[in-house]
Amino acid sequence: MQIFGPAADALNTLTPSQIDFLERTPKAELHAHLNGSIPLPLLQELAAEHLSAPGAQEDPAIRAALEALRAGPALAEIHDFFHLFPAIYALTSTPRALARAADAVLAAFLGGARPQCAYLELRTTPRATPAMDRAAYLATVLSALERYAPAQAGLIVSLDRRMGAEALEECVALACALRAQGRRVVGVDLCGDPLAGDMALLGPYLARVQAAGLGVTLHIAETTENTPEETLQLLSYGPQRLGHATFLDAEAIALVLEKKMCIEICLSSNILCKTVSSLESHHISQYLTCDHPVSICTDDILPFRTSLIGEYALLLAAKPLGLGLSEAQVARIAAMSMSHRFSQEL
Ligand code: 6MZ
Repeated sequence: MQIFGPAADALNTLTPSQIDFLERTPKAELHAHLNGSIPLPLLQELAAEHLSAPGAQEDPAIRAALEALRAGPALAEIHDFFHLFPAIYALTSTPRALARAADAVLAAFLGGARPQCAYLELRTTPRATPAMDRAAYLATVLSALERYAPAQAGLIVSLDRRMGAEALEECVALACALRAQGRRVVGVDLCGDPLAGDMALLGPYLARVQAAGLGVTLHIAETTENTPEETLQLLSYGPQRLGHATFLDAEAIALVLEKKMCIEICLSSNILCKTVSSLESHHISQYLTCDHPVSICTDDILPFRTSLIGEYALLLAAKPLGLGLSEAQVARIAAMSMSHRFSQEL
């Protein structure tokens, strides 16, 4: 998929030998959302099939979302981002379409002569549709993952912040049962609209997940509107990793440093969603200064038009298009991503 935006600009400044270095360095992609990572050509194909199915009606929302995705990110703020998903979901709502999407996402990260990464933890929210229940959703994605990359990929089950007790119960029970069966479920995530839901609900569910041996990663403090109380509550659940963690206050930072929680950093995503105003002011710098673990990730390669190599190019490229880090520093960051996989056996 063609990339453009900050990551492409950084990549364009690198020499062939620097690109070769980035491609050869073992890296783990630990924060990639399945429905945000579908290559555009496949999504266009799924849309054409969807709209030409017998009885299908022209759907302006799908057309508008596809056009927005084709044109590339133009988000006024992070809340605009979530409006893209209903149209994508309409196109991945059958087991067959979902399996094709999963295959294409796996190939985007792990396929080709020069794969983007050595290891992928792909995350997705189990969704019930008229054509499949949540168990069938997870079975479809897991089968694709186990078929495509038996030794290089694990699945993270995402809990959406909007989920109530019933949906949380179902997702957690499925994740734990699949883990007990030896399937490649490695962890649980919390994601979705950063202002939705009641985070007090989550505690007992995450405790069960942890008791089952699964890792926990939580999207946290993604916007200025997330309160310090909510952030502390999420940290009290003992996640090993945190998504974004953009607006942590001093108390939260102290806890994160003490517990050595790995921060999943998504540079292009943060810049394009305008939660961070520039690369130079990105919170990654404060963690690099104290050698705190971070993992460079893509978040959603479809709307953000990036790639994992592109995100690493943002580290290596000279300022102002990149952070101007040395190859030794970049190699150290890549090694951190490998050592913060939820499953080291894979
Ligand atoms: C929070 C995000 C996200 O799960 O259907 N998602 N949640 N912050 C983000 N960064 C800006 N990017 C994606 O993938 C799509 C879902 O992932 C979550 C949203 O809930 C979105 O609906 P799956 O495969």
